[in-house]
Amino acid sequence: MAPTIKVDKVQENLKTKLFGKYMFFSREVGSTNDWAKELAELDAPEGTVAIAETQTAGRGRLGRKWHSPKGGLWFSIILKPNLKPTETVKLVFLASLAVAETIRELYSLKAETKWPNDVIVDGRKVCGILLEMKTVGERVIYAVIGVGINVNIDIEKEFPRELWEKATSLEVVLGKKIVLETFFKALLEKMESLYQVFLEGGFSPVLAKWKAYASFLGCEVEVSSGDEKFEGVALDVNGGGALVLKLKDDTVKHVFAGDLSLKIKGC
Ligand code: BT5
Repeated sequence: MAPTIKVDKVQENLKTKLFGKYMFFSREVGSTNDWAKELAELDAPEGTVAIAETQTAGRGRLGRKWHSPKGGLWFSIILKPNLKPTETVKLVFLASLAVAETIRELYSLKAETKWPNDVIVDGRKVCGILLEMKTVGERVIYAVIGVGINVNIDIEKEFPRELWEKATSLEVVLGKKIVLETFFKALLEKMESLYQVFLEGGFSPVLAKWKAYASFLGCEVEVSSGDEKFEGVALDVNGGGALVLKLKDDTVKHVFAGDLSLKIKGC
């Protein structure tokens, strides 16, 4: 059977200098993030992409399982920014902004960014980002941005019941399948142009756009990390990528992204 995505079709007329110039495709891998890290260790250049039709061990943060059946876009890209680790984590915002904007531009859907690492459509998660990096002291040797997008996926058929209310796919919201190559090509172009903005103009322009797509600001939210939970109103995301939360007792708390989850309770 033909693969769900043809890399040569993605690379045809691809208007990028770095992103996707080298692309490795596999029908099935454990995790594209692990694969990209292996490629980075072999000195793969910046912009190299590892993409798979399915992942058998796709993962989210803290090793959580990431369902990666056929029809999704599961890929990782190697970057080598000349930035400190604390700056490099901001690439998560860049990636989720690129995904949200591409979905908006190509399919006129109201894709929204959700702190810290999600893109949502119709209040459900359509994409998650996993950033990993290799550092030596304050130097980033490479970063791997893993992006998982539910594209042509029948959620109720492919995902376990507990995700039916939480996850969605572009196929579900559009009511039809889309051409993966077209979407991926536009996304790589968008990611590269935002990466240039980030390197040349800093985080502010990226964050400003990201915030314009964030529907949870001003809403009551619950932030949890392991056993710890905070409830309050999400006031802002600051220039360091931290969530600014007004707690019930009116004190203001800054929560750094890390491995936290955010639940929107009401707006
Ligand atoms: C994430 O983690 O959202 C990051 C996901 C990154 C996946 C990409 S795919 C390419 C690359 N290779 C990898 O191995 N990973 C990256 P987190 O915020 O921890 O969310 C994980 C949670 O999302 C799970 O515990 C489930 O509740 C839910 N989930 C799992 N699979 C999902 C899916 N396909 N769509 C929506 N939600 C999902």
